[in-house]
Amino acid sequence: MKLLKIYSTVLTFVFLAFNLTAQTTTVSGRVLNKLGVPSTNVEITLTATNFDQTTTTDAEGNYEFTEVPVNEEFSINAIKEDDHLNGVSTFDLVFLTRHILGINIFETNADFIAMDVNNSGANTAFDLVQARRLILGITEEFPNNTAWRIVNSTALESANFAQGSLDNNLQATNPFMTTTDATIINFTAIKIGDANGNAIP
Ligand SMILES: [Ca+2]
Ligand SMILES: [Ca+2]
Repeated sequence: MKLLKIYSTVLTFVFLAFNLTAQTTTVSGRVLNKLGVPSTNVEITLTATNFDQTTTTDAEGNYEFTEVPVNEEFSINAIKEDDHLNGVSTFDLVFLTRHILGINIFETNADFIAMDVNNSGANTAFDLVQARRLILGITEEFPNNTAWRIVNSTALESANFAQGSLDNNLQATNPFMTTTDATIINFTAIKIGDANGNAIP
């Protein structure tokens, strides 16, 4: 009987130790475009030294990683593959032209990023040229940019592109530490070359 009790105690300790090392948490969030519409099929990758998982956003723009180890340093990145022409028309070029001429300056960071077509850190006539070449079918993709830029929503809000360069750190949460509390990281999906936000998100 005594032996059984010792055996049971040992088992309990083993169980507790296992629980301590296997403590996990959740990392989740949502991806919306600048108009607040959910962005689907965004690839979200969560990486740490011994953890590397990718998931995609659902129809509501949500993603979730479960069983993520706690107290570890993680990086999270988001990308979305798409037709570069999605949402890009001469209408958008009008917006960009008016911005460059100072007639109607962009008001949001998302607009500055969307219309920095050549990813140079500024909105200039070179962006007009590259967007026009895409619309005319001379190129199929933006040479120096991705179809979408999926940026951390908090970093996007706090950055001030209007007063300077676009070289702000849009991955401001990286790296971050997981804790026993669930982590929520939201992203904003910005379609490059689409000033009026009519790209299918
Ligand atoms: Ca540019
Ligand atoms: Ca557009």
